[in-house]
Order: sequence, then C-alpha cells, then structure tokens
Amino acid sequence: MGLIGGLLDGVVSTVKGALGQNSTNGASILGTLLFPCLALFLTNNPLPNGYPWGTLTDFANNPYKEFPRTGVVRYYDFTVSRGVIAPDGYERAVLLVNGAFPGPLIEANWGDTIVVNVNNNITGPEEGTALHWHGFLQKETPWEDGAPGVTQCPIPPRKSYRYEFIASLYGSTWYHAHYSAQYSGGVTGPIVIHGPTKAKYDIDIGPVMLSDWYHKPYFDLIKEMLAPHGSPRVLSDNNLINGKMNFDCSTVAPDDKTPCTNNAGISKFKFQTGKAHRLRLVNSGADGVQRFSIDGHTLTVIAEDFTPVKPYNTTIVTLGVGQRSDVLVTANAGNPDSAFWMRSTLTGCSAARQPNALAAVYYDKADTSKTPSSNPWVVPEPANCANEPLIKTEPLYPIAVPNPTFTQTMDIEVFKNASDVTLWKFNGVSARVNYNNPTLLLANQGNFSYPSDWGVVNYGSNTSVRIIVRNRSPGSHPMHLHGHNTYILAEGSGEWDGTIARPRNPHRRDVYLVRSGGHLVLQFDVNPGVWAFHCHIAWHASGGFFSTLVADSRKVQRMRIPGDIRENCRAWDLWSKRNVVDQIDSGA
Ligand SMILES: *[C@@H]1O[C@H](CO)[C@@H](O)[C@H](O)[C@H]1NC(C)=O
Ligand SMILES: *[C@@H]1O[C@H](CO)[C@@H](O)[C@H](O)[C@H]1NC(C)=O
Ligand SMILES: *[C@@H]1O[C@H](CO)[C@@H](O)[C@H](O)[C@H]1NC(C)=O
Ligand SMILES: *[C@@H]1O[C@H](CO)[C@@H](O)[C@H](O)[C@H]1NC(C)=O
Ligand SMILES: *[C@@H]1O[C@H](CO)[C@@H](O)[C@H](O)[C@H]1NC(C)=O
Ligand SMILES: [Cu+2]
Repeated sequence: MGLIGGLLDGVVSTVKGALGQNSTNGASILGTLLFPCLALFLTNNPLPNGYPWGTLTDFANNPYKEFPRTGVVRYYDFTVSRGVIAPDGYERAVLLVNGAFPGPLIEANWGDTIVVNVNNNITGPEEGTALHWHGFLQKETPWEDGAPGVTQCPIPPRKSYRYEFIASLYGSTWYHAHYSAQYSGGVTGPIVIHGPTKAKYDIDIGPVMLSDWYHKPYFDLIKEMLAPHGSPRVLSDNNLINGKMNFDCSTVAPDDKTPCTNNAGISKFKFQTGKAHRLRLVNSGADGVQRFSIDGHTLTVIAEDFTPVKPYNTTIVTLGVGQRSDVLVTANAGNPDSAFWMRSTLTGCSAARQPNALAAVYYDKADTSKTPSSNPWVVPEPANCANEPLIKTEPLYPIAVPNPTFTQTMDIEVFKNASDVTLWKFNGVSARVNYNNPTLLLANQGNFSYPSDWGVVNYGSNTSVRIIVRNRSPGSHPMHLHGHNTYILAEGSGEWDGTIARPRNPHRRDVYLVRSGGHLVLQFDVNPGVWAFHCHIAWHASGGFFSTLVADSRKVQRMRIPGDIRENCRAWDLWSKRNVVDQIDSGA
C-alpha cells in the first residue's frame, strides 16, 4: 500500500495528455505549464512603504491582533453551474465555478478586502449553494462565513449573494461549497493571501490542490451511504493533483457506458534549476488523508494552514482534508534536463480504489513531453493515520495558551438508527441544520433555544474554550473549527493525560486529525460569532458529524447584520416553498 510497492497500481503513466484541457478541466489552467508563477505580492494599489504590510513581519507580530488595513478591494464574480468534464478521462456531471475545475484562484494581499459575488446558476435540476472561505477569521463578519443553516440561508437558484470579508490572516487556503457534500462535485478553488515571510525563496509555483475524486455525483453517493443497511464507506475512484490524473478505463464496470479515455493528462510543473520554489499544498478532497512528496527532493515546511512555522525538513507531508502546508523545494536533484514525479498518495485509512496521484516536475531544460523515471521516497506510512507529531511544528510567532474559562469533552461515535442507517454522533447529537433558520440570525435576535438535533453549544461569555475531542470511532477525522485558528494542545492515542505539547507556544491550525481511538485537545480564544465545528470528511459531516458553537452570545446579539443576509433568507424561503428541498443529509 502507499509509496512502497504498487508504484502506479495499474494506472497508465504516460505524461502525454490524450484529452484537451477544456475536456478535462473546463476553463481552468491550473496544472498546465500556462499557469503563471505568482508574484511576491500584488502590486496594484500597494501601500506607499514598499510592502503592502509595511513593517509587519511573520515572526515579531501577532496576526490575530494586528493586520494592515490596506483599503484595497479584490473583486471576484463567480457563477456556479452544472457542467460535464473528465478530469481523469472518465466523463461525469460536475458543478463548476466559472466553468472551471478547480475554480479560479482568489489572490490578495494581507489586509485586503475580498468581495466575491456568487451567482447560483445550478439548474436542471435546481439546487441551493453557499461558499465557505476556509480558515478566514471573519472577525466582525461571521455572516460571511458561508455555512448554510449556521450563518446564512442557501443562495437560491438564479439568485446572487455578495460575500465581503477582510483577509486578516495570510498564507494558502481554499474555498468550497458548504451545502451538503456539494463541494466534492467540483465547487472548490484555491486562495492565496500574500504576506510577510522570513523564509527565502525565488519562485512561487502557487496552489497544488490534492483531492480524491469520485465518478458519481455527490447526491448519489450520499443516497447510497444513508440507505438502510447501506455502507457508511463510499470509495473514491481516483486521486488528482490540480484536478488532473490518468485513469485506467479497463477497470470500469462492463455495463458502464460512460465515455472514458485512458491517459487523459496529468499536471505539469516547471522548476528553475538551482532555485527555491514555494508550493502551496491544499488537501481539497472529500475524504482521504494525503501523503505528498517529490522524488529526490526534500521539502522544507514553512507554514501550516494560516500559521507560519519554524522551517523543518521532511520528505513527505501528511494532510487531512482541509489542511494546507506551504513547502519550499530547491531544484538541486539533477541536471537542468531532469524530470521527476510529484506524488500524492491516499493513506490506508482512506476509502480509495486508486490512491496514487502523479504529476510531472520538469527542470528548465527538460523536454516536457518526457515521462519521468524517478523513484519514490521509501517512507513507511504511520499506522495511526495521524498528523506529524505536534512537537515537530512550532509557530514562528509564539503565543502561550491562556487558562481556559471552560473545558468541554465532545465524543465522536458511529451508530445505526432504527432504520439501520449508519450515522455519526458528535457531542451526543447526530446533527441536521435548518436551511431556513440559520442559528446566527436567531442568536442575533436573542433566541438561544433550538431543537436539540441542530447540535448547538452556547458558550455564553466564555473568552477561551478548551475542547477535548474523544474519538470513539474507527478511522481518523480532520476536525475543523470555523472562524478561528485554534491552539492544538495535544493529540494521541487513548485518553488525554493532561500534557500540553509546548504550552508556551503550542501549534495553531484550523484543521487537525484526531486518530482512530484517540484524542485531540484544542482551544480557542473566542471570536464572537456562530461557528460550525465538524469533521471535514464530507461524508461524515453529511452523516451528522457536525456541531455549531455560539461564541460570545452577548456580542452576537449586538451585531448589526447587513440586510442582504435576511434578504437572501427571504428569497430562500420563497424558493423552498415552491420547490422541494431534498435535504437527505445533515445539510452541511
Ligand atoms: C448557467 O448554466 C448553464 C448550464 O446549466 C450554462 O449553459 C450557462 O452558460 C450558465 N450561465 C452562466 C452565466 O455561467
Ligand atoms: C533543510 O535542507 C536544506 C538542504 O536541502 C538545508 O540547506 C537546510 O539547512 C535544511 N533546513 C533545516 C531546517 O534543517
Ligand atoms: C435514520 O436516518 C435516516 C437518514 O438521516 C432518516 O432518513 C431516517 O428517518 C432515520 N430513521 C429513523 C427511524 O429515525
Ligand atoms: C427560537 O427558534 C426556534 C427555531 O426556529 C423556534 O422553534 C423557537 O420558537 C424560537 N423561540 C422563540 C422564543 O422565538
Ligand atoms: C461557558 O460555557 C458553558 C457551556 O455552555 C456554560 O455552561 C457557562 O455558563 C459559560 N460560562 C460563561 C461565563 O458564560
Ligand atoms: Cu470524520
């Protein structure tokens, strides 16, 4: 399994793309040699002091307390539509942002305002949507977080909603639909926020999206998964780098007449010999844990999620769904005509039919039609499907964890309900959101009493909350809290023994894996708002592994929520009265 043995596991490995980019990825140019390297920062409308962030650094300034107010607005117009593409050669119905998979890159400087006008053009059949901007704090704008049923009503078909928020943190991240498991059908894209960096590099390669890929639409997969006596595990069919990979069409069931093309084409990257390159890795998949590497090259990790870290070297980076790593790679492993495989492999814990993603890396003088012949690093996969040991990663800007004002234990359980449907329980609840009544809007009106199956926890006026997550289920889970970059205090097997990993400067991330049968202890300094806290495995969140946290209830009540949020709810109410909303899952 994994990198040892089964190198290409039957996947044909030529780099010669048999399909055009438009057939595989629509309007996206990510993963092709046409995708331009990124600048150090965007130079239109910079502040007068050379850098948009002035004298702020990533090692001496607290990013949660200060960020540059550039006043610059980065405007994007997104239309989400149905389409048909074949990212790996197997044609399927997808959902695309501006006709592209992955969707367009959002790029801004630290402190800029991002405005995205999202048009819902999902028709035939119609469906709601909402986009989440993963990892952003949404300070004083929790209603722009994009979680339907929590912070907004879904955007109805043929309507638009204009998101507006400040990039108060910087680094690499992504956006994705947060409506049911819609994002696994294609509604994802990269985000780069340029900010200060102590680490030196020459070339910014930009986003490298790693995603498991399914040949069936998400709705069919959920229907299967939530059927009585159904299997809670849905298997992915392939693994993609920047939306591309080859597929062995001979493995398709004989009665499946879907058009399928071998050697559709893989992603290609160009490296400058001797130079240091920054790669922005994102696990944008639905389920699997990715193990990323480049043959013959050491990776220097400089940021994890939105946290710049003290650089450390490794050959393999492990990423659960939603996690990011920024790595530096120096092209010093061969002559200027060298070519190497880039790999990402889904771990044994992932439900995958074909776990190996490949892309080609070419040095500047290499023939870009040649197939690399490099060998993988031989690194055994850890048995527990966990992230790297916490002690390995130290944030560049140190922050000590304060004493929590409240500590809560939340258990993860899997169970079968009376109809023999396998579901998840988190904190004792198998959750289901209410699209028509987002918790944030009710809390803002002073209503804090909700049906128990919404899975809401109200932290009142607590200022720092510690959560001990206990995993009473098989498999590891990428736990994601919206609106915060949490302290990760401990992670391991069995029960927590009370030890904190580096209390004077614990790791900070917005997603962290809790291993099978283990524990994860995280803590957050409260950002007023109403925030989703859930497993980022799309299928688990759909199966009820979801909760909603009310943070600083009094401040939430005093917030002045812009009218267009309620306007959108009125439009959704109207649409949902005239149309059947088939909410077969938790909704999130
Ligand atoms: C809306 O979606 C339809 C396909 O469902 C497509 O033909 C049309 O071009 C889309 N409109 C826009 C503005 O993207
Ligand atoms: C990482 O490896 C590079 C050589 O590839 C070396 O120059 C650098 O000092 C190493 N960094 C650390 C933090 O060990
Ligand atoms: C079991 O869960 C499924 C999926 O959420 C639901 O449709 C069904 O009504 C539930 N059965 C019972 C008896 O609660
Ligand atoms: C609070 O909201 C819930 C869910 O919509 C509703 O059932 C309840 O009646 C509301 N309570 C008050 C006092 O309005
Ligand atoms: C902190 O949160 C807990 C859990 O909801 C609650 O019981 C407690 O009253 C809160 N404390 C304060 C000071 O609001
Ligand atoms: Cu999970």
